[in-house]
Amino acid sequence: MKKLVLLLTILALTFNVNKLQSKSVMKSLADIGDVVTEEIKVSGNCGMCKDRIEKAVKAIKGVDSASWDSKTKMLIVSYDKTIVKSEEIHQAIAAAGHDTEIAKASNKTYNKLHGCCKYRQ
Ligand SMILES: [Cu+2]
Repeated sequence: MKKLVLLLTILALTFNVNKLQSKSVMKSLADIGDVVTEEIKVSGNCGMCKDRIEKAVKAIKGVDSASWDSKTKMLIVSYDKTIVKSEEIHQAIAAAGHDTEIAKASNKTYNKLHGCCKYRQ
């Protein structure tokens, strides 16, 4: 019985930690119905990066708009949360060669980036 209580406590704690983490990742700016707007920090340098990042994100079904700023490195993306999850957007950005705070591009993908787009030191 004690073991069961301990197990349930661990499960409850784990669940709460997960909830807190996803809350901090999903910084919702304004929620209108099912469409949410989120700011995601994305590594990159230039206009080519901007095109690549925005193209990758806009290609996802459920994404309404995406705009990345090369100075602030922030991507502002609006999407229908019933169709696409924040994590999928992070994964698509990483697959295009750009790091976010929760998804990193593979070395293979990163190495294929144009010289001026290489943002890792
Ligand atoms: Cu670039």
